[in-house]
Amino acid sequence: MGVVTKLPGREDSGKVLRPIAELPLYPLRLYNLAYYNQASLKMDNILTKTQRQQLNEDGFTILPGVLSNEQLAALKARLEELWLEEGEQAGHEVIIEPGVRRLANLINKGEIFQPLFTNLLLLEAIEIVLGPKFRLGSLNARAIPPHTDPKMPWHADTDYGGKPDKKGFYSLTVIWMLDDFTAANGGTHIVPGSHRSNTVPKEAMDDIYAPHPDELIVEGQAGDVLVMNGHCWHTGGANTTDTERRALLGHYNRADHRQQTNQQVMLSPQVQAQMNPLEREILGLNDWKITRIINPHSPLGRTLKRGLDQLRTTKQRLTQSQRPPR
Ligand SMILES: O=C(O)CCC(=O)C(=O)O
Repeated sequence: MGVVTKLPGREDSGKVLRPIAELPLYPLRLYNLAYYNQASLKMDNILTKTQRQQLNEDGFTILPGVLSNEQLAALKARLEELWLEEGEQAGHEVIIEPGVRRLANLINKGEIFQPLFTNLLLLEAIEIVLGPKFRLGSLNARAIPPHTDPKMPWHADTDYGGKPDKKGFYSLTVIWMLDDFTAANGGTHIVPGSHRSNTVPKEAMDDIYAPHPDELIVEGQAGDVLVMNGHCWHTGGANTTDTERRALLGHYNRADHRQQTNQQVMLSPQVQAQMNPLEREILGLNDWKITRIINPHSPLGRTLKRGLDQLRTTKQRLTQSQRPPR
């Protein structure tokens, strides 16, 4: 089970968070699962009360032992192959981070990555934060080499200014630990509860590179998964050990927000053809393409979307009225 470490001696830096009124939290509806009749959910596929509470109150939780040793070995082997193939370009689809090994667009780069993003326990956790309709925007890898401090700033994984909108939270990050995470090797730093602050580090902190007085470091074993509200303030730590700290990073967004990378464009037709209905839904492969290109929150995007929704409703009504009576 993952543990969380409180950093000592950080009492005098950063600013105190200003919590706002509770944001809407979604009831557990397991929409995606029920919709596709996927799951005969067993008790061990259900999050514990503590995990649900942690997600809502602290903004993150850990799912222990999600990946088997065989999966871990195979995933790490595939990442090494890709790092060799892609060389200095590795990560270019999203970000090339100096001093750190990155890869991006992994759903397109091996069937081995496919089962990860529809893990039932994970979907349940995501639905608690994002509600029933969400998308995987990207699956990437990040490895902090030994004795490296990437000096990542405090941030939230959100676009459009970073704050929750009228419907609440729209971003969620998943970190699959491929090596043990420790305070010494760069376990993720998080400010618990910061997803409810309605502000982002660059606005609220004097120095987004300085330690935060309330920060925790997430520790866990290889195979554990950190699920974090994307509005939660976090940063990557420094690796002071002799071995690399590798992880997969998944960015999920509420379906009415843009994906980090457009999966309809980034996934080859062959890869798209392999996806089952649940995977297609979560990758947004059935979505209206224009909303992926035009900002759906712009006046033009909203008008186009309204028009398309009306067309869709009319088409549904026509199809229903043409069905033969039973
Ligand atoms: O690698 C980590 O622990 C955190 C990475 C992160 O925050 C990011 O890539 O935005």
